[in-house]
Amino acid sequence: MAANERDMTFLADMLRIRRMEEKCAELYGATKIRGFLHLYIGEEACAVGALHALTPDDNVVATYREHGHALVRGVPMESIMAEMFGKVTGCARGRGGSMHLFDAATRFFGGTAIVGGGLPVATGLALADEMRGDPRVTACFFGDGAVAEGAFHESLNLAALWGLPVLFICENNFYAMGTAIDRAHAQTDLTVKAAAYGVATASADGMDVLAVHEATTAAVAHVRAGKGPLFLELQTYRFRAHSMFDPELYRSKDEVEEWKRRDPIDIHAARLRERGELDDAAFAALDAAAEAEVAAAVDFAEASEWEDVGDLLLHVTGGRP
Ligand SMILES: Cc1ncc(C[n+]2csc(CCOP(=O)(O)OP(=O)(O)O)c2C)c(N)n1
Ligand SMILES: [Mg+2]
Repeated sequence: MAANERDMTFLADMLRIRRMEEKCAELYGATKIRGFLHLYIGEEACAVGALHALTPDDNVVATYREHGHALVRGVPMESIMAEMFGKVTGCARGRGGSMHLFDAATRFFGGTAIVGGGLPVATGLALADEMRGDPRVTACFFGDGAVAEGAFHESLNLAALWGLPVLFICENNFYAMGTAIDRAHAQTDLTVKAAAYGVATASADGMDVLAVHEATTAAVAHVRAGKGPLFLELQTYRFRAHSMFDPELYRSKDEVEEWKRRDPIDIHAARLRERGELDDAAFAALDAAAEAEVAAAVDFAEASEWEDVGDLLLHVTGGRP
């Protein structure tokens, strides 16, 4: 793909995530989406830049803030939206909801609600590939908060010890719920912790989709070449609250405004305008396409059925076959 075509795709994908999640926030207020909902708004460059550096045969594991990752990975927006509504046409039959998007067809292995819970899953997937001789990379996304969990340390240690093909991608947004990173980590340079296990490390500006893409491309090459796991830190920021129940008393409005000046969509769009590859009409067309995709996804979710009550024990241990 030519660089300009690729860069337009990056912009389109960031807009698709942004518009989808803005609609999710609205639908949450209307109680169409219930339970927990964690928005990724502000962090879109991470998923877009990183996932475009993988092949469709690679594995992806993410967190509960994973709507954007699922979408860029290729899970249809209709299936994501139906899952959020709890409808049977959702990617997890409506049983997972926002935090448990899952789609084996695109090798998107969740969506997990447990902080750090994806790291052992990713390490296990990579071990399976290694034992079978499958030349895949497993990309595992998680937050700065997960680095304080035992699962992080156990996973990095084993992945390094066994030389497993895992790319650990830490989306460092400097907060774990309401706890700022320097209130929870004695060592706030998270790459130092990964390096302690003998894992190669890199960092990139998570607000710049091209910087993310470049760093991830190099990281994937390292892992695919059999050089073992790599820890990639992407420094980013969430513009919205942690979840829908968060009064945000732990950070100042000024700080949030400061980061919003580095909106990943604006940064990338400005770059394309400077290069003469984007004008108002082209931007409006991309935005309109994203809005139309969202509207169709919501219509699909609304029109879909709930799972039949008689089927509720399907796939449950001890339930009907
Ligand atoms: C094992 C575990 N402990 C605590 C929680 C509650 N919890 C949910 S999200 C979260 C913060 C995680 O922060 P981070 O990993 O930085 O991800 P972010 O939300 O910033 O994307 C916590 C503590 C949980 N879900 N799982
Ligand atoms: Mg965080």
